[in-house]
Amino acid sequence: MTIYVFDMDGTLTPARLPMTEEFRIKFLPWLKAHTAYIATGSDYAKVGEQLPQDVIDNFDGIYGSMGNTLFQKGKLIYKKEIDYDENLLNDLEDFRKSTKYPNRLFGNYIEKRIGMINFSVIGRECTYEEREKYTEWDNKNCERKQIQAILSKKYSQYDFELGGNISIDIIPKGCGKGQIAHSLREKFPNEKIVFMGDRTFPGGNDYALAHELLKMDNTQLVQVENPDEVLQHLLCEAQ
Ligand code: M1P
Repeated sequence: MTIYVFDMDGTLTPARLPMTEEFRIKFLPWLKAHTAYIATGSDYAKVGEQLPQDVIDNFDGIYGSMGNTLFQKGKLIYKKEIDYDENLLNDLEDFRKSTKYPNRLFGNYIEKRIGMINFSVIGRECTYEEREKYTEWDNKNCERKQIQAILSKKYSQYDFELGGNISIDIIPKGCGKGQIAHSLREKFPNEKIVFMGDRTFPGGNDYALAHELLKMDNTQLVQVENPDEVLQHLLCEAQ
């Protein structure tokens, strides 16, 4: 048996958008016939916003918040909570106040998730259009990279990852996606594990999981650029 593991944003769905119906129609029959897990930085509520219920129901497990939660068939199997560091939270408030981003800011800029914090200067409540505007501005002005560098120096006990396009994932060391590799190997000591993600390279938010898996025997990494490539890979493999 092979165990498949998928990142969500940029892999099963476009970033922060629902799975397309075209994708669902082709993916669901494949999913029903295989053992598969999700490994995402997003929390379970966002998985529910982005994936249709029949797709969620047919996954064997959903690791959320970087593997700090595991849901199976809608049931919470475990969660690993953290204490949120007040000094760090104050620094995040300061970065939000002092940003040079010239456009409108939105709410939910410090999102406390189980086991991690997601910080977004523009705020997670921005529209898709505003998200694109900030992404373009940040690509030119490197605000997130600068914040990442400052905070990494000051708080060595955390990893600061630029997982998506508008935010920074802040994770206590050892509580990142890499832990999912160990959880799966414990459940499946001998099976082949195949992981598909769109950011498996150093600096990407799939890297820790890819890196831990590749240290193990009988694992395979598939770097994809988008959901279409996932389908191509799975359907070609099935032929
Ligand atoms: O799954 C990738 C990332 O997706 C979102 O990032 P952003 O909103 O910055 O594009 C976040 O959910 C982030 O935590 C996650 O790593």
